[in-house]
Amino acid sequence: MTDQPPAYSGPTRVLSGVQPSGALHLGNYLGALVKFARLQHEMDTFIFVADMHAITVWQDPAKLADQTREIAAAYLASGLDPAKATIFPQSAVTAHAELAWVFNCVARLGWLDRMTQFKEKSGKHKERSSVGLYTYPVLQAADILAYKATHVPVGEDQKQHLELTRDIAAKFNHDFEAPGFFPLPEPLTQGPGARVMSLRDGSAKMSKSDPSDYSRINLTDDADAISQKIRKAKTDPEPLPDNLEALAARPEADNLVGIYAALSNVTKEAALAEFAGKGFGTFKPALADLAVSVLGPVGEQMRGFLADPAEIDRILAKGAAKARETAAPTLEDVMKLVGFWRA
Ligand code: AQP
Repeated sequence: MTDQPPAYSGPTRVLSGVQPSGALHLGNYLGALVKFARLQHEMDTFIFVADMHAITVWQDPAKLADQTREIAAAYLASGLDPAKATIFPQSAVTAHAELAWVFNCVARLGWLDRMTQFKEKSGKHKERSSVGLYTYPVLQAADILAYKATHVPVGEDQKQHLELTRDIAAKFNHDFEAPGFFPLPEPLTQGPGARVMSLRDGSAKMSKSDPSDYSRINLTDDADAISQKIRKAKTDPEPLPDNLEALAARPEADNLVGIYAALSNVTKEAALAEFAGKGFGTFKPALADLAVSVLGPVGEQMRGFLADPAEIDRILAKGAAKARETAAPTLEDVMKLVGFWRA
């Protein structure tokens, strides 16, 4: 006998999103976009543009809609197919905000106080941060659970937020006596691109908000910019080792080998086997050629999609309609479980 509540028994579904808060970089591409395109062939897939998350820090209203189209273009250029995956803007589906409110009342302050991303993003000016930045992971739980998604492809930086989603789902199921109502979603973080680090500092993650453009490779960088950034990436004078243990002690080298492995779809061991004993004078040009050959066509396709914004809008509107339809019955059930008035 076990006292575990019954597990969720509904269908599997993938959900994830990216914020339209700046140019996408290699970390977003390897940690998220590539996985989305792969998973659409395996499960029912919902991918949104996280514009409600983006406004947790200031966004220029005159630019936000275009930034949303840019993320949609990046999705399409990375291989997401609107005939397979549902692609939509978060703010076009009110269920996210409605469910987030209920979850704000389920999540505990102590849980949110532990979120390291809030601490990093609010920095020294916590009291001047938006309340939205603080409750961001609660909205994230609503994004996922409005669709009863079971699998969430994200970079490793998002693992803690996924844990919070699981805690919220379990507490909701318990408090409202609805065992198995929400799934406890699994993060899909595996793979060599799960944590791409800054090209200037192997201990900081590659990020849109890093003030140095040399810290990241943007999806829209041309071949010259990509090569130059890799040439200038911080390294050390030693040749590459022949084992992962020795590599792990050298964060910048480890990062570049990880990027090489992820872009060529091999393991880090295999990448090391190719370059062990060789210096960065040999490795960096090989990495630059590889990065240009993979990212060049992505940037080109993005520009192609962006040349037809009306088509992007059609895809987003169609996706939003499907997303609304999918989330509606779950929201209705939540309203009833909570005990809200219904005519
Ligand atoms: N460096 C990274 N390595 C691997 N995956 C990453 N992701 C972000 N950075 C890396 C993954 O990309 C997805 C979308 O991220 P987001 O835009 O929604 O938010 P973020 O994690 O805040 O991205 P940034 O680039 O770091 O933005 P800023 O600088 O604004 O904080 C997520 O799946 C994330 O894991």
